[in-house]
Amino acid sequence: MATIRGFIFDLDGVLVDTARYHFQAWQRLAGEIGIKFTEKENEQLKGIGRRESIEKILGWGQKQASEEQIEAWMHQKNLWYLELIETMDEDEVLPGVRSFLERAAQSGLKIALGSASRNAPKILDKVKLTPYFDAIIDGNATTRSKPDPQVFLLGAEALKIAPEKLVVFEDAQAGIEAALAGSFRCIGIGEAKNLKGAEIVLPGLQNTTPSKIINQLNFNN
Ligand code: B16
Ligand code: MG
Repeated sequence: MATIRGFIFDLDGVLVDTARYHFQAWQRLAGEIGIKFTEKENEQLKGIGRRESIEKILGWGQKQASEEQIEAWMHQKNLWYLELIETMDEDEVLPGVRSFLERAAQSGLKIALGSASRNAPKILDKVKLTPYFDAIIDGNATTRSKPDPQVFLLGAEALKIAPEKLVVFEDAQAGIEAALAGSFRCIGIGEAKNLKGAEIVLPGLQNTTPSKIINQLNFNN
């Protein structure tokens, strides 16, 4: 049984609730293009990159577009998203997150971020979580989106810890699949129906501690 030595956190939906801002920005864009976009479609965009997201939206609307037009839409969506996150502050850190990170660091666990978002460093700074991280891997460092395990494997490499000794915390099905594909241990954050394959599913990081999670993973093993 591999001893857990560190944690890799997804950002959106695990540490902060930026999903609602992504939703608003994509919905605005889809509206302009004339494509129906509801919470249901949005769920399928969680954890996946900007390009894959616009490609899915165009697919749902059965629309074709030039590369130039796709680039312009991605840029526009990001500008709206940046406007929405501009006023984010410490209060938008999800319940229990800060004390969980503090306890993890105090226990000597290594901590990395594994997010598809190219805006991740900016968001971590805004909510004042950057100092907790030993490594930050975001959408700027990857060439393949979740469910490919690349983002987490880069995190493992940066921490110099084998995947089997790292726990990934994820709120999206694509992220759980990425963690499993990379041989990481994994915890789902949210509802079990959206997190198939997660070893443990929790509603959030409130009411738990790093040692409780590690004990439970060891017990399941
Ligand atoms: P950006 P995560 C992901 O963040 C979001 O869940 C996903 O909805 C978004 O499209 C993706 O980041 C890219 O974000 O447009 O800011 O580069 O969940 O991997 O932290
Ligand atoms: Mg997420």
